[in-house]
Amino acid sequence: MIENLQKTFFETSPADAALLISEPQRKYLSGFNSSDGYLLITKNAAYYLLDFRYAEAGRKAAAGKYEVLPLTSAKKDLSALIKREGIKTIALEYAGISLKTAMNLRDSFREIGTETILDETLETEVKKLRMIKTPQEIERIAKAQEITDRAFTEILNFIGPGKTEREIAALLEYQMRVFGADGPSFETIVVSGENGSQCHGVPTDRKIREGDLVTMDFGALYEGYHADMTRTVGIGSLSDRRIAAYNLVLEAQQRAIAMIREGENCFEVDKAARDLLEGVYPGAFGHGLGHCVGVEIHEDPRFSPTCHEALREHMVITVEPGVYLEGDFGIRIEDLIVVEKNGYRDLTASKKDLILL
Ligand SMILES: [Mn+2]
Repeated sequence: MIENLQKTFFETSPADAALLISEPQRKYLSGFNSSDGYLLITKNAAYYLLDFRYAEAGRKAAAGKYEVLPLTSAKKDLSALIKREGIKTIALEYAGISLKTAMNLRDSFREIGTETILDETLETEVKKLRMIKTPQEIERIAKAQEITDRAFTEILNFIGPGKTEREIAALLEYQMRVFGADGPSFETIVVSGENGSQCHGVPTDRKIREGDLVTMDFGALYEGYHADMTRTVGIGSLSDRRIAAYNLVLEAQQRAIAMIREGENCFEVDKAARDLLEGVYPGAFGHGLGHCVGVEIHEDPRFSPTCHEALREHMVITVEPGVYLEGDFGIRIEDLIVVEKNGYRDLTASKKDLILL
């Protein structure tokens, strides 16, 4: 990924070097994750400044992609490197860092006669690369999703009347770990009954009851890559109204997924699902239809009423329509999809016909 940035960024930028600081950008470009660090990339070299906690692991993961340098004081170490490399102009990533960090670095670079470019160009260039996943990235996301699907299969044996949302969430996360996840992709959502209308609700001590719908939104993190899925299951026998709502959400999802292929507009895919749901439950689907995933759980482009980007081969994006009726119930179904030239590949294996437990 470092090579790709070297090819694209320096073609148009007046900078001699690019400095990446935020975790996802460093993780994406270097393939190595650390809570702290500075990745400095020039036209033909890359240096990863890592402190004692990460230096050993960083060297092991380098595989010739970058050289690890010790980090004790960001200001001093970066300035020394910039001087040594004769860097006159440096582009600084700034969306994911604090204003204080940006200003301090700019001031210290100025002291050694190096100019700092603080604009969106570097950010945009990395994000552009991140949109299209490499075969290796897709493999990792697929593996993350496989772990997630396995945890879902297991949890079906556990869910039932009397179990709490909190217990279900804890067990899902435990199972993902056991099946090979490095952790959960995000805070696991388990909402049941009337809590289900809170699409990003936090699991509570509410006990599952007969007639409930239970929505679980969760994913495994695997080698730095995220999975994301949602399933809603029913407990015992459900009212006809809830069954009809479930089937409508499923139809909306299937309609949207069927449209996915390179060149299709994100807005149109969102609209296909949204129109169907709005027709029956006006105002009950209040979020975007989907988002890309990668080293971050929410990446661009999105399936939303405001995103007019065209899909491109090897984007990986969720499709997650829902219906949320306050004080009543909620339903969401989410799959993780790889965009292909003439269609798509659904990475989510778990079935979607209504499951009654
Ligand atoms: Mn999602």
